[in-house]
Amino acid sequence: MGCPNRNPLSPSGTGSPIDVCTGDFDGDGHTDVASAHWWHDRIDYHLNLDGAGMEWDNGVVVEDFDYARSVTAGDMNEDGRDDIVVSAYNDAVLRCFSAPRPPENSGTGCT
Ligand SMILES: [Ca+2]
Ligand SMILES: [Ca+2]
Repeated sequence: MGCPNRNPLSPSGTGSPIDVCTGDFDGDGHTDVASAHWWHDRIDYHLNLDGAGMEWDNGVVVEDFDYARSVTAGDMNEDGRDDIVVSAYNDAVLRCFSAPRPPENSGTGCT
C-alpha cells in the first residue's frame, strides 16, 4: 500500500509547513505527523487515526511561537510515546512538548 496522497493533513488556514516530522505521538502504533508553520507561528500535530493515513485528528501543539522553523520527535521521557521538540526563529529557544493525547482523552498534553 502506498502513502495516501489525497487526504490533506493540515486544518484549513495552516498551510505551507516549513518542516515536518513523524513519530507515534499517542502510542497507538500508527505513525503520526507534526508540522512547523513559519507564517502562522505554530506547531501542529496530525494523529493518524486509522493507521492507513486516511483519517486524521489535527490539533495545535503550540501557538504564538514566533516564526516556528523546525520540528522533530523522540521519546524524551521514555513513556512509549514520541514527544515533539521544536524551535522558532525569533523565540531563540528549543522547547519540548509532551505528545498529544488520543482524541478521547482531549487536549494536547503540552508542557
Ligand atoms: Ca500514533
Ligand atoms: Ca514520551
